[in-house]
Amino acid sequence: MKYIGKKTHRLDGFALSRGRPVFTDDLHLPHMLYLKVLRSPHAHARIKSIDTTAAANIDGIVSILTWKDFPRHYFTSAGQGYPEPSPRDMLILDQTVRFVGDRVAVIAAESLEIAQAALERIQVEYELLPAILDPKASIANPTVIHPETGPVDIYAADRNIAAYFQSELGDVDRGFKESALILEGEYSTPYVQQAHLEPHITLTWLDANGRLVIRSSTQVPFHVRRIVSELLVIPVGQIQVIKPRIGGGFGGKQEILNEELCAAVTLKTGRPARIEMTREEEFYAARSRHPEIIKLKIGVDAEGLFRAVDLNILENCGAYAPHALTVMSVTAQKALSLYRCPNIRVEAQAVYTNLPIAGAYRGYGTPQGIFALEVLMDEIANELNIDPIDLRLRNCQEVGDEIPIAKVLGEGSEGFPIVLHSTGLKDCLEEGRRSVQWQEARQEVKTGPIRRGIGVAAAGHGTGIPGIDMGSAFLKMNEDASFNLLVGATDLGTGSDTALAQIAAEVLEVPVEKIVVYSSDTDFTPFDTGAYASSTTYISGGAVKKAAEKVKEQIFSQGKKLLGVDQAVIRDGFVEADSGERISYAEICTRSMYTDDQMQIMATASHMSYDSPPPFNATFAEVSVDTETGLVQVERIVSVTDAGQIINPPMAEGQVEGAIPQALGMALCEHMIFDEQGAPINTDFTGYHIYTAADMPEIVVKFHEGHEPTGPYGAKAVAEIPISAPAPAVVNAIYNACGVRIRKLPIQPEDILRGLAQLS
Ligand code: SMO
Repeated sequence: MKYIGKKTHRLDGFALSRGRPVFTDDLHLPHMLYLKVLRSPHAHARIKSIDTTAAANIDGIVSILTWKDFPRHYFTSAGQGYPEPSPRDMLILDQTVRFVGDRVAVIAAESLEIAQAALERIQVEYELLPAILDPKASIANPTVIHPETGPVDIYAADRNIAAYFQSELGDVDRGFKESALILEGEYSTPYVQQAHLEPHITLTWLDANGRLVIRSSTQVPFHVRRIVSELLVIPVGQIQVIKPRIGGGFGGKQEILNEELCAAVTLKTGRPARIEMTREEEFYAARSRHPEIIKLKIGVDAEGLFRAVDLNILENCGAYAPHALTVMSVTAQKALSLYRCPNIRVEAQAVYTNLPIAGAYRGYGTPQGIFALEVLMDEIANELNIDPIDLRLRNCQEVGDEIPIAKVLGEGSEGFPIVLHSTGLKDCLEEGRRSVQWQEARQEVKTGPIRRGIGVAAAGHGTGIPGIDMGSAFLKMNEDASFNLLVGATDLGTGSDTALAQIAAEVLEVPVEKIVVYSSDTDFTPFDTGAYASSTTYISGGAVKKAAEKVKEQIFSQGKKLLGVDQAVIRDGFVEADSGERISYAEICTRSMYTDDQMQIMATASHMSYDSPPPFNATFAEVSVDTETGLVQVERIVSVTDAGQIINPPMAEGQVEGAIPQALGMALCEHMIFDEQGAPINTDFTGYHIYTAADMPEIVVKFHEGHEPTGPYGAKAVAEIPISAPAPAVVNAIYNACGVRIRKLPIQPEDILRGLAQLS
């Protein structure tokens, strides 16, 4: 292949590296209003009265909206396919506030300073309600968080259960009876935040024809258009959503978070409006990863082969439930399909608490489940005295294996049977074993206060949501044999525009520079569900490949026609007859436009898939544990990924290099902390520490290059897979270093010291 698998300049690299005005906020509109949101200081309260008079009297205040200004129309902020599998449990503004940070009022002013000043002048009288801050308490003795009759699809509002499912395949009780060893544990993962560099920001205005324009930092422009249309009761055709360059999302922007508020102000005032979340607001008023408490029980035979797995998930979704059902469904799916097992059972419930709202975050439930599974795997290996890599190898899926749980747990409904067409997990484990010199490292003698250890964990993910994710592409040819590729796919900083250009270039046999990509704008680009579920290369790439094949066919037949031959080949940008006579792409296009046939060479295509091929990863962590202070230092991470055919090696490596610090953050330092009233404590990067360049261990990124037959040129996903295994690998390395077994993240020094004290 000429362009696939090759290093290519990023199409947006020129503009980004020169600081060109490409982001949402780089556009300044005349007479723009600045929005600020008044947020609840209470975790749970009813608004008895709001007096906006004093605020409204400030010079420069243009509009203040409260719950009284909006109809009671329930929706979900989750940017998912329609109908959304998330419960519709929120209002734009409500009379009840359910967490510290919940929206109370929105102020539109001539400047940010004026809006800020008005915040303090709004008089709100609250009737405090009991706050539930603990997910276990939420179901045990509930104060009902959503007692209203309006919400739709809450599983059991009276018990604060937002979503629920259970399932059993095979006979789990019998499986445990047949087991030689049964181990179980309870594992918990924290509230962590996506921490994308660019905050949520939206601009809205009315165009010359009075249509609503929304320019937003979003992963899901088409879902934004649909949901804003529904909420503000204006036709989809009257809305244009523009997604410019995006400074990261990681799932945090798979959400309709401010667009509807900003649009409401523009519709009311006729003026452009701007809303931007502060970094502080990002922590408690945007979205985060669902904390989960997972009980996992595994039964194995004497050889360590799985006989039965019983999984119980308690997911804390916070005050509202966007993605609540689907995230825990992914937790279950990925934890129950990494290894072969005839008997599996799962019960999962998502519960409301008066804490910030969780949502989509890279991995979408997988890191939680893989954490439990891969730590328990290590315990089983130790108990049976089998090498942890060998235990995994024995239980690995093979090509041709069916993944039965995928059929049972779909995206909120029954899914589709998945059969593995490619798996490189064994190769990833073997490659990593060689690379880290596993045997020697494992057996290193541990003495002194600093103990070194090494651990391994594996993970699997998916590639798009089968039967649901859909992408489309429009490709047209220009006289100089360049091509405009218009896609609804949403490059949010990942480089997906470049990957899609490579796919088109490969089909058309033209250099990547000849492909001019535009993404995305609901007026100009065809529909795409958006950038999530690691779907873009596979799903949108599938659409691009089809559209490019159609265009190539047109070029070919036009070329033959212009040459007056029936037989020809495409070679080096020419259509060439057997005689050697040839005509260039450029001439074919030019003559087709101006003199012969008068037609535009162009094509469109849509693509979806009932397959969702799992990519795989094996991560090896080398740590040192200071047994006097309890501090854990990650020395080195070796990450080996099977993502099928890699389209663009540096960009794929970048995905892994970006996932590892996020994973190590969840493992060792990141967690949102709340006081006894449910108020967030650490809402900046001092109190909430993410991995920085200074914290980073040495990273070794490797790919096992396979070929996924259902993917474009053999590709499957790479975006989310590398984030799941590092945390359990670190936990397992700590055990190898000092014998302390961690089951709760993040790992804190006192956990290590307590563990060491119990050992001695
Ligand atoms: S967590 Mo991603 O937006 O699938």
